[in-house]
Amino acid sequence: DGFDLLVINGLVVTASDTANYDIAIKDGKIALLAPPGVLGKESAKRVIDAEGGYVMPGGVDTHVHLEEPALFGGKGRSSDTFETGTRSSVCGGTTTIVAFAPQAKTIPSLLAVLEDTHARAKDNCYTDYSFHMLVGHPGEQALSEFPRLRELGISSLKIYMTYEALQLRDDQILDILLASRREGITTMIHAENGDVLNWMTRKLEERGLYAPKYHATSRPQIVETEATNRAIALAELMDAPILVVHVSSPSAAAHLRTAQTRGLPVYAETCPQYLFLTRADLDRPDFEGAKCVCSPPPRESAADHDAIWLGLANGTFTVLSSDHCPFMYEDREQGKKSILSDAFPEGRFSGIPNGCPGIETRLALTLSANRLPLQKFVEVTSTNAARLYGLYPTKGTILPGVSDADLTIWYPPGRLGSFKLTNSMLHHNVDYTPFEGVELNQWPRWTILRGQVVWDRDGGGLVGKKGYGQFVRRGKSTLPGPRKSGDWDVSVF
Ligand code: DUC
Ligand code: ZN
Ligand code: ZN
Ligand code: ZN
Repeated sequence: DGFDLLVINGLVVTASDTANYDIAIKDGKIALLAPPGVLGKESAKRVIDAEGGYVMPGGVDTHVHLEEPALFGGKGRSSDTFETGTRSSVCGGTTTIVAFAPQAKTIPSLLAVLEDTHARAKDNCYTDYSFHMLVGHPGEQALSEFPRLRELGISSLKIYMTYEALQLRDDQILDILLASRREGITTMIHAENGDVLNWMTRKLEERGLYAPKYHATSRPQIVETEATNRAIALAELMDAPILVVHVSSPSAAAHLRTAQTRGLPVYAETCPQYLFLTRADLDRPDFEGAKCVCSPPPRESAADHDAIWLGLANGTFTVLSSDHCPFMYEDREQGKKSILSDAFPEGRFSGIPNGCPGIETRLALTLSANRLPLQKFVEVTSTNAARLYGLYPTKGTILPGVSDADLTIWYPPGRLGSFKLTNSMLHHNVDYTPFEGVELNQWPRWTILRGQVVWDRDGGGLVGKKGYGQFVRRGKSTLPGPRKSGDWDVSVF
């Protein structure tokens, strides 16, 4: 019997190839790829004509915060739920997300946290999804649960070198790296030196410097670079694979590159904020700079952006994620405006929750900038994320008989002309985008998840259903792991 869907006349782009193929989909899977015209239109229930537009594996965004309590300074709670965040995601071409399951310092069990997070996501998602454990309390109980986490399909965790609610000491980081290595878990590290940036913040406040732009002053590149270097050293000591998240600094990138050249399983992530925003955006008038407060902060200049783009092109950065970490700007109780007061008429940067929304804009911003080869774009926004976090090749590619039929189909180049991004185009539960006004020339025309059209920009917009998204059990990373060699033997532990 026939196919469920044909996608014809597309320029199919994967991390490894670019060619004209028609794609046949059946039962939610990629069934086959054929030269244009070979598969008759009558062989399928539905036909989508891509008219020469790019057809890519669905976006995979492996750094997303949804429904989290206040952890990142200030009082802000994530304003996006699993429902609104994943809704926004499919409208921007991303079909799989990995969000965080956050363990506060007061909770001993990771399994309990995982169960709670499952309950929040279940029946609420428009995308397929998984979780990284966010480990705030690596005590005996949490460490003993790692094997069970792997059985439950969780193969990654994130830890922090800053934030009062989350910061770990180096010995705690070693505990995590050792246990992760044993179980085939990848450790994501937020690399900023919390003690140093707290000291800087105190000194700035003593001088009455409270405006949003001083957020960047409080954490210069060296704060990130020192922590990155320390993270690499600790990972080398334990021979454990790490991914340094949201890298913003060219100097941190250089340390990561050196580690990679030495053959260490050290991976790196960057985000659109470090390609499109600068420190000047923190100085927007009327406290609007608060919209761009994230950590690490946007850096100084176009030269910094150039270095990050280069790191994407040359492989220093394995993935380009959104770090979607949404907070309302106008919110009396918990938002950024709430910290404006008579005492702090310019606001107070240390009270602004750190993070920007970006789950829906990641792909269009990056593709429209036209600074990466197409295959590299697919690699860093989909394929490598799937590989690093154990989703490949179900996700992240278009392998007949194997991959889920998750596709992002773009407009034919030039079709949309040039237009400005505005928050009114977006589907998140956030009252701004830090990228307001950026010129775009692309947007996903169709997003397909397991064979179902979930976003049809010219035919109904969001057409996916809440709850169609499923939890995906993940395996081990398929990128190189521990070297099992080196100048000392970690197996003595
Ligand atoms: N780190 C994140 O990963 N997200 C938002 C805030 C932060 O510091
Ligand atoms: Zn305890
Ligand atoms: Zn972080
Ligand atoms: Zn984050």
